[in-house]
Amino acid sequence: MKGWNGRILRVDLTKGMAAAEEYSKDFAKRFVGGRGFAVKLLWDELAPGVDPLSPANMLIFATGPLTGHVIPNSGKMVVAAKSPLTGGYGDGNLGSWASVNLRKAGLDAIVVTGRSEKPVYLHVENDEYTINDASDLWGLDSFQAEAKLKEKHGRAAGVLLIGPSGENLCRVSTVVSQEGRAGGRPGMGAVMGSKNLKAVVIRGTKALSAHDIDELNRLGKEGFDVILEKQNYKWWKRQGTMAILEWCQEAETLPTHNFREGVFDEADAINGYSMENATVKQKGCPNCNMTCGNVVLNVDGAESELDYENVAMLGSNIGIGDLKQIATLNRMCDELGLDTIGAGACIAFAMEASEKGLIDHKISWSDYEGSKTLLEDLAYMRGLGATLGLGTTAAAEKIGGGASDFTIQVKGLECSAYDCHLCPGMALSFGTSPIGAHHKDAWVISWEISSGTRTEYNPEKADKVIEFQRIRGGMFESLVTCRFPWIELGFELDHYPVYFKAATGVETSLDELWELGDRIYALIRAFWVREYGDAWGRLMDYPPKRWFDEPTTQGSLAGSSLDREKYDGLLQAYYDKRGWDDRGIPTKATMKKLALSSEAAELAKHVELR
Ligand code: PTT
Ligand code: SF4
Repeated sequence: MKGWNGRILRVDLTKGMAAAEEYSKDFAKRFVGGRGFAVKLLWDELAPGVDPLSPANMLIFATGPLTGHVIPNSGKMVVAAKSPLTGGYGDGNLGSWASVNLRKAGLDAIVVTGRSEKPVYLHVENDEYTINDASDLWGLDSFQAEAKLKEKHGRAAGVLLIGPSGENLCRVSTVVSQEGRAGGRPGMGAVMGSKNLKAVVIRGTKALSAHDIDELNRLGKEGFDVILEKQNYKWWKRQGTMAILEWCQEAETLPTHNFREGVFDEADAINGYSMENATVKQKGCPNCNMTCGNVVLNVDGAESELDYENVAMLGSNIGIGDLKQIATLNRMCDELGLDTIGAGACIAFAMEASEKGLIDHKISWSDYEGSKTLLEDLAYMRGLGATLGLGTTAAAEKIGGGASDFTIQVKGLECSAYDCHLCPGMALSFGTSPIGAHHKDAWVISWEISSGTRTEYNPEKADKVIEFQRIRGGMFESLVTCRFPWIELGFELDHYPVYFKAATGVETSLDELWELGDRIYALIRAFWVREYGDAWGRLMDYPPKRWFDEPTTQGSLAGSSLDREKYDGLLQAYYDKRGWDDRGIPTKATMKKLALSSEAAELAKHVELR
């Protein structure tokens, strides 16, 4: 099995055991890596109905056959588990030296189960696996803890860890790395905390195996050169993802005041141009010459790595128009291990609940000091933070008084930063994303707006969502590499089957990679349906109520809202194209076509398959 290491490290924290085990060729062939591995492992081994914060849940770190090789942007990994925020499949993708080290330690994935009695960290040093005491790290923020671990294990080690928010089981916690990389929005940090696992430290020094390593290295070098030549490269290096902010303001999709509006009066002060003037350095993931982490100084003069999502959710969406203040909130999230999107959504929700008199806690729009306090409270699950830290959906249920009407989420995961009052295609993308409302799988909004069809609900939008889900959610999440070379610079997709062949020796085509994406999507959907049983229904694939019922009031598009009936038609078109029935469940025939017959038989035990 050249290209794959063929080994998964199994860690049982209850028993204090860690051992590598081999996996089959069939597993590699059918599920390739990353998200494909994660969902198959969760499907096969996690009993339905398990409490996501119980020892039985599986925390999975998974790379793919391209991860770690010296080819464009290959320093990524998937972190996955059953989500404590949504109750369904959850994952995220982060860049870290841990990805490269994991592969060089001769592993492709780590699966952690159980719960240690006291705080520990896992240390992987090539073929040696130890579970070490982490009492002195517990309670430290992620920057402090990572520094201590690197002091002990060397700067070359890769570290994945949680901050206090993961320790306190706050559901909007991620896994973090390298002071600014974060992954696993659907509460993967809380799953790690529930296991009393503060960190995973990985050092691998072996040579990576490949079918033809010389050819792969040659192709990789060529690929890095192609990237440097791309027309958009210089612009990308100036603003990275922050250029989206000025574009969103222009297109009136910049989430403002808890997604009531799509325009923000102070957008100019927090956009990519303002950031350019303030940037002090750039950082990024391993094996990347696009380094998109733009670092600015916050109110206290400390470094903070900005991305569009962070700035929109901790800026316009809560009414803050000061880049330094946003940088402070952003750095706090990184230190505490909070997801910036989820945390921004929780603050916005609290501001609106306070405005409506539904909670005693006083916090108004653009309240910077109040936002800082609330972030701390979220991470430590105290005061209002103890309620908000369950996620806005559960918090709204507790608060009552119609608070559910202004949760901006799908399936319990808070929406990333695109207001869709007038973007039905992007709303469908949020609705059908496999982890809840995340833009990562199908960022169709720029296509939808530039094609001049934003008022339309035509079935081509369902095609576009599926096309992007195959590429982004299937191929990139399984190979596993960063998708930015393709989506941001137009680095050609044809490179990937060629890399795959050189890495594994397996001939594949883009069409076959799309089929892989469809298989992964069907199995993730099966996972959700098995968990939800009779409670599952097509309403689970609906975007937030606000976008239907409360039109925008500002900007040139004031009065915009989604149409429920037309959205439902678009959703049906999506189901038809995917071969899913009108409940959004893959049919028997679809499962068979995707080589998922045994999985279909298991699903049929829980729900009628048509
Ligand atoms: C991702 C989500 C995003 S999406 C952002 S900004 W983005 C937020 N970043 C956070 C952060 O930072 N700190 C923090 N405490 N919380 C954060 N939450 C938010 O998390 C990220 C880049 C980005 S920046 C994006 S789009 C791309 N995502 C990729 C992906 O999903 N797959 C893939 N194959 N390649 C990708 N490349 C890009 O990676 P989640 P990172 Mg992230 C400060 O994890 O859970 O998917 O949520 O990993 O290493 O930070 O790189 O405008
Ligand atoms: Fe990481 Fe950004 Fe490079 Fe992608 S483009 S690999 S997210 S630094």
